[in-house]
Amino acid sequence: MYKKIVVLTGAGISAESGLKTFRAEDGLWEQHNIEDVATPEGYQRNPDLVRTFYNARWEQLKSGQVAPNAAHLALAELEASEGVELTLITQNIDNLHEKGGSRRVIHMHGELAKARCPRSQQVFPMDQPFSADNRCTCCIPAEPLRPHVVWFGEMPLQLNRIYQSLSECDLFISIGTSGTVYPAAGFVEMASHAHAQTVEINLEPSEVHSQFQYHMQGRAGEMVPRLVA
Ligand code: BJW
Repeated sequence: MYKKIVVLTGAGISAESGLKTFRAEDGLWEQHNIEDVATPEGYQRNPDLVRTFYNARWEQLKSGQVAPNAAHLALAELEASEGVELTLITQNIDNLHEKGGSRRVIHMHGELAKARCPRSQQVFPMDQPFSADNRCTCCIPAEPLRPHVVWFGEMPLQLNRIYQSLSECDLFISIGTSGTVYPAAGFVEMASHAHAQTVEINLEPSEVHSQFQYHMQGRAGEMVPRLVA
């Protein structure tokens, strides 16, 4: 029986809910240049393009047509299990874990439904599309808000909490992530150092697949409920 479990999720867990992953053939990076929409420099160069990119994803999430799938629901059940301390870390900026019933989610790459003041770093809920008119209420003069997401070259969120949980866990499960983006891709190594058992659930072997002890190849919606049952 495992007591301290860390789960890392990536875009693949939301694929069966209808959200695109990044690196698939029909994924988000097929239609967009990473440097243009996922770097601070890209945002400085062309904020309208970046806003359009996030607004399209925000509208899809708000449309009511996107619902948590069996993998999200199974992780919420795991969190509620007696005797289990679950740390759920997601790289996803969608809110499907919360919608599926998870109560404590670490969004290490930010959240689509929030905006941030670039001066004070204060975070604001975002219930309308991003535009140049969205301004903070924390600064004088009010600053234009930016998406509350983590782009390449920026520091992911809540890393101290994440590293602490990895150093103490006895089971580490990675679900639906390609293992191409750091520091998340390095979490399996940290969990291994803590002598945790490590499991990868993915449609295909990830870039860091050889570092895992166990592999469950297939759809998250099928594999995650099977693992946590
Ligand atoms: C299914 C499925 C189904 C499909 N069932 N599976 C050289 C070496 C090491 C690091 C670096 C380096 N050069 C630069 C760096 C650092 C850089 C980095 O990693 N670059 C790499 C490209 C090499 N990292 C950063 O800059 C990060 N910050 C940083 O490092 O700060 C400094 C620091 C120093 C010391 C300690 C700590 C930090 C920031 C990274 C920010 C990433 N941001 C994005 C955008 C977020 C906002 C948004 O959503 O738009 O995050 S990029 C994008 O990639 C997004 C994702 O969260 C992230 C990971 O993608 P993910 O989730 O893995 O998706 P995919 O599409 O790649 O994979 C999906 C997987 O699912 C596939 O494998 C499918 O097979 C599978 N799948 N359907 C199960 N049904």
